Amino acid sequence: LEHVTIIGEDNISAKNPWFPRHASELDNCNHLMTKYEPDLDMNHPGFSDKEYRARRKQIAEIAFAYKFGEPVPYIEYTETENKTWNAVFTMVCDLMPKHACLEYRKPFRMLQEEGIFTPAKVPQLEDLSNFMKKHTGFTLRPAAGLLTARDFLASLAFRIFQSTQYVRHTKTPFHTPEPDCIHEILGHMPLLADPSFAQFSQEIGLASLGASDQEIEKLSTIFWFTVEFGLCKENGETKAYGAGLLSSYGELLHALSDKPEHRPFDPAKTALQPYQDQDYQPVYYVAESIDDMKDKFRRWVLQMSRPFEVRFNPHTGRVEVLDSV
Ligand code: TIH
Ligand code: FE2
Repeated sequence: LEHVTIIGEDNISAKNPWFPRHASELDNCNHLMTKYEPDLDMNHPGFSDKEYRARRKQIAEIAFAYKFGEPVPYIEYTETENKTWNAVFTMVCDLMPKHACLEYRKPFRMLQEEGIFTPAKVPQLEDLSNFMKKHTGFTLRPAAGLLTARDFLASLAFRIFQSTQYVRHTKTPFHTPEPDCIHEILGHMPLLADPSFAQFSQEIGLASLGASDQEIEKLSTIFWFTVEFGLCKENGETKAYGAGLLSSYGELLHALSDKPEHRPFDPAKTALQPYQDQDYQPVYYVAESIDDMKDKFRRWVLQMSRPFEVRFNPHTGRVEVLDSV
């Protein structure tokens, strides 16, 4: 990178596609996938529950109205929602000491000590955002539902995590096919407060900016088998670091049993593994450690074909695009 020019934003082309250059532009990066809307999906546990659907709509509207820089709006969770949280939280507290990796257990304890994680109430996203900000600079913005992979990954480039704020239906506390705030809070947030994991999360986000559709597919597959459903070794034992495992005690026990297949994490292969989000995974990828997973990912990313490089400037909060050809 001896002679690089920074490509400006006024010159959008195939070589220079549009993507957010600053976190404020994430206000345009919240396109939703519609497959799990309780209004549209007959199999959704909330499909025939009018009250649940109205609640979902109310919370979605808060996300649609949200603008960069605002605090995440406070939600007064109902008794039912707090009970659902309590059921999942209690299970996670039981299983986490034995089955979660250290990078999860440590921030989890701190969240308990700070009174953000309590059995009684769904934590507020704003409190979690402030907690993560202190440790890794990650912050949250509310999302109305499952986002497209491109929009979701783009936000990670700015150390911003787009988080749902509604709670899963009370009929299915231990596994849901769509993300909800219990999944985000218990699955993702402890790890986003770990410096090494936060760095990896930002790097996968940076790799996605301006990537082709095929590359986005590969990156989101890697995301799926690491951030969502990853396993790793720790002192000779297999532990979970994937958020989809840590928020679903049903799947956590399945993943660590001898029923599914365990394969070593290898980004070139993992990126091509088909996956589904309807049910438990049949295959999990096991990393030697989170740091080793991050190193392998870094090496793999170098073969991506973008005709430019990106780097995040922490002083300005902007992504700079470098002409690397
Ligand atoms: N299955 C997870 C849970 O029940 O908590 C939620 C999701 C993880 C990944 C996609 S949806
Ligand atoms: Fe997730």
